[in-house]
Amino acid sequence: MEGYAGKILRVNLSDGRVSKEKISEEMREKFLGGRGFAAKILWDEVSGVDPLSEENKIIFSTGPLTGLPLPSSGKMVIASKSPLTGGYGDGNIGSMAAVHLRRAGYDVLIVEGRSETPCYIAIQDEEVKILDARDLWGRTTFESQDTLETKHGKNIGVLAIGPAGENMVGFANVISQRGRAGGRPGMGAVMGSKNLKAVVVKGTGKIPVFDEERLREMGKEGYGEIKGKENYDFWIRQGTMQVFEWCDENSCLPTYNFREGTFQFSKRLDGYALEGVKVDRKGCPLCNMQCGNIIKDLENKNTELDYESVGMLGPNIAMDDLRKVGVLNRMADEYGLDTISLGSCLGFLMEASERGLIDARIAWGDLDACKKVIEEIVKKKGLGEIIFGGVRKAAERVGGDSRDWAMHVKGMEISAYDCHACPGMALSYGTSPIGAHHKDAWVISWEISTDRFSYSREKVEKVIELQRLRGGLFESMTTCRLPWIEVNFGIHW
Ligand code: PTT
Ligand code: SF4
Repeated sequence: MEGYAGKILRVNLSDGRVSKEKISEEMREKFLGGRGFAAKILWDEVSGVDPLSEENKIIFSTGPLTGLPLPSSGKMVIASKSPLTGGYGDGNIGSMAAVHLRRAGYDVLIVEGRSETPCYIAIQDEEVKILDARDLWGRTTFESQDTLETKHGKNIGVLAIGPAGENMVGFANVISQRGRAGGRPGMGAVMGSKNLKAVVVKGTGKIPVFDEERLREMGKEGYGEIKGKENYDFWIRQGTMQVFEWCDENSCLPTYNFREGTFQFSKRLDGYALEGVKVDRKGCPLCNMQCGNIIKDLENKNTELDYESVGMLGPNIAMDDLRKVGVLNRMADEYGLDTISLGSCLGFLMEASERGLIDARIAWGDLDACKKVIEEIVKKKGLGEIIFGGVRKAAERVGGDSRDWAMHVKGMEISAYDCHACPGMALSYGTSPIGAHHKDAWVISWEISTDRFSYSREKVEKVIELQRLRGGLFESMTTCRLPWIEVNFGIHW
């Protein structure tokens, strides 16, 4: 079957073995790629293991369109047994590593075992090496990207963890290209547990396709159509931040640890406020509707702000200035911490402090206190010792009634949509395969525009339909789903 590079690359860090396997026809037909491949491999090969043990495996999995000259095709899935939830976990990340992996001849990379000392995997086409990363250990994801580019050249793909992943913080993720982030359910911690600092990929081959000329034509048409969409210009201005104002107006903006749904200072944080401080835009490879909003934070550093990150590091902790949100966002990217869980953890600590359940004082909207807590989370010291495993575990330690306002499902912190008055969205969080992530069924916009408060069968069916499209189709193809709802494309099948 064309469209696939055709091989799985397997690297065992315990004994240094590298092997290459063919992907069977059956696997491609039944599981497509991305999440489909990853779930199948984990199902077959990993059971009953501690997520941070040598026996767990981490899968870097692309889809059949990854790396082709088509819109939205620069993404991949990173999956493993999650240290945050104890179940299946994955994240979707836009990265040149996805494109290069396919050009190097692989659809999937499986990493197993554990290296005795810090290492990174360097793949260049057929050549695969496990290299020393002792000089990178302790470095931020930005520094690691810089160092690896100096060593291997700029034309590479890098997936790196920061100190949070090294120290196995429950919500450590993986960062690429100084701002693309993926793997909310602790995929960075799994890499850290394997002493794997980074994966570097360079591929120079061609991805086999059935009709290359037609593919190029289709790609050209697709890019053109995106640019012609009515919402394109607005999307380019605000990206995912276009939803902020809507959330505030509809009372689903996470505010004061999800106690409220609107924020009195929302105008200082919304998409229009963002336009006032935006200095650049970046995003995933092969995309012509790049949505990464770059601003200068309060410390004059560049940082990329997307809606979820602003929602959780803004109103959820009562931070009322985008440039302050930027400081926390930048720290999360450098250390490799998921911004959604981080915002929820900070909100949890603020509420615990207010209720007198912890000795430390951490006030709503206190930037310096948040910076200190982030340092502590990464080192698992002070308040970090309580919160590094996420809010579910923190509530067990803090006690009182904190379980009632520890905002998670299955141990994963809730994304930036308050669902107190949106039962369909609550159902979608509750039934997502990885915990409370909006990606599998973002039913909330449909719900609010139809029959918001009902508990109808139609709503349940809508959640299931979305789970199949978003969690099933998009995550297995690994293509970006944002052209669909956000820029208004239909799905025809
Ligand atoms: C995703 C989650 C999101 S979803 C955001 S903002 W969003 C947060 N971004 C973070 C960040 O940045 N830095 C950081 N340290 N942590 C972060 N954690 C949060 O991670 C992202 C875009 C976005 S921006 C969204 S909605 C869409 N998500 C897609 C998806 O899930 N699947 C898919 N097929 N297409 C998607 N397109 C969009 O991608 P996780 P990215 Mg991400 C700085 O991975 O674990 O699912 O968490 O990938 O390349 O950064 O693109 O308003
Ligand atoms: Fe990446 Fe944004 Fe483009 Fe999607 S729209 S591919 S998330 S840059």
